[in-house]
Amino acid sequence: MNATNTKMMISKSRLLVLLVLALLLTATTHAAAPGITGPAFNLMAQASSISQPDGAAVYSWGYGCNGAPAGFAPAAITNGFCNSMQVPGPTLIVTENQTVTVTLTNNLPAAAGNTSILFPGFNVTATGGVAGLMTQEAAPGGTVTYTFTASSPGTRAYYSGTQGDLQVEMGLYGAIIVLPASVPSGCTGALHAANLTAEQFWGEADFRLAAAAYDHASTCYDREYLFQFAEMDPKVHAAALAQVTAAGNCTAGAPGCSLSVPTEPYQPAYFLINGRSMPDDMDPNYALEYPHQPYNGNPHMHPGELTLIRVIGQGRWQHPFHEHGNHVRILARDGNLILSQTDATKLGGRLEFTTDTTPGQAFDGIFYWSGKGLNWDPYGHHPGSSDPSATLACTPDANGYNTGAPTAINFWEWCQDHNKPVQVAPFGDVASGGPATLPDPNIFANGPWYGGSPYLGPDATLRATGCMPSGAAQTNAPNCGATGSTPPSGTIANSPSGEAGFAFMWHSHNEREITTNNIFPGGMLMMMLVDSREFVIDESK
Ligand SMILES: [Cu+2]
Repeated sequence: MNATNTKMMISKSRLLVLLVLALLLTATTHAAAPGITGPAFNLMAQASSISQPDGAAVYSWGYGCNGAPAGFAPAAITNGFCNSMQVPGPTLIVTENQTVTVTLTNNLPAAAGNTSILFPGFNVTATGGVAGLMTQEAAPGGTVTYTFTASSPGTRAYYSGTQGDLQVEMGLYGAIIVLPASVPSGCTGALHAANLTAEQFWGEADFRLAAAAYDHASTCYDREYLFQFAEMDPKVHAAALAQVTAAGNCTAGAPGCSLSVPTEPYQPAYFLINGRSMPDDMDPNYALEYPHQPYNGNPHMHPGELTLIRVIGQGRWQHPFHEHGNHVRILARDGNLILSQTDATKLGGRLEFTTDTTPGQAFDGIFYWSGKGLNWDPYGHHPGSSDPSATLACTPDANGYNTGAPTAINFWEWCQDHNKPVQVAPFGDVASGGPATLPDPNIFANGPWYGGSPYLGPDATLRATGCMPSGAAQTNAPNCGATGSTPPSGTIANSPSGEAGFAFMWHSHNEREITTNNIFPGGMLMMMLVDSREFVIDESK
């Protein structure tokens, strides 16, 4: 069995079993890649506490905004804020070839000593401050300015270049996103244009920062998310707090006004995506209960949308991250676009089952979900129905997908499974010829995001309830005498008129890391939701 089949099998079982996790969720929240715009940024490093789902408030250090930023992006998110301390630090969004200026004020406790920022991948000129091991540093109360040209597009990390074992652990890290200077012509091509048409038809906003990740037509995308992975050992944070408290209002440079916090042995208890642990990472961006952790991790997408994931390993451990539902095509690492060695018009990055979040490394990847390989019609179409949306056409394009009618609910349906029921016979009877057998509907796990159904979308969930009507065109659908194949409408937790997507777990494959302080589930885990087209994905919520 090849990896794709294996993965699809795992995905199906996870789809059903791990949806129990969705029971923990109470709200429909979506993600994006929000940040602040420049190209001049006024940041500070400051201490505060970040909140974890076990109730802990962990003393941390983070970068934040020193005054109001020039702006927030994407424009479709209007409730952005940037406090004086946050983890991760503000996502800096700039455009290729801009001159970027970052002024850093050191507002950490005096005993913490100097601090700084490194911008790996850029040719940085540092002015002011005091000399440090790796760059110019800001002394307690002091400032330093870093200037560089955003010489090439991509996603990169920034982090403290001072006593990194302690300062990065304490939370002094963030992301910088450089958008390409121009939009490659391919981004206005037929399929991306069709996606925009679909978005507009259903009243959806465009939450992208740009139309492409790089100056290359193969990097055009329809939706995007940024995930920063890190782990945290609360013992280190507690020791730092104890020493800072003991030092009191000491004078920088005076005897005893310093910290000596051991960072080994290292026993992290929190495994963070954008500074939050599951389930907090699935609350909205800029949720007011996380004043110092504004960014979430909660991807939603429609079938067929090319979804750009920007990922950075910010901690000191490597985290194998599994994006269920499909593989991830690696576009670039650390802002370096990977092209085919024989044909520079094509991508050359690997297709990865599990992506690695290597400490200090960033990658950009493309993910999409199409339903291909499910072996049933996820929209619940059945010919002979009196409901017009149950009898939609599926006209395969050259790749087998229904892409000719962007305003149709089943835009991007995999036509080979069109009209195919989940199974011919009632539940549990494999031998009678069902193409796929799902658990009894009474024990189906479900939650606020999930329709409780093998069919996609509120409309399909309603239509698929109970047995299917018999008709001449129904060659492979169950007779009306057969048991219904989905839970009766209204008996599931989720209102069929709300979000009723397919939920896939995206999580660390080091399962120790999907805990919060040793409790499962938690940590590096989020749910990716596939929603059919008529559901409006609003990443501002
Ligand atoms: Cu997995």
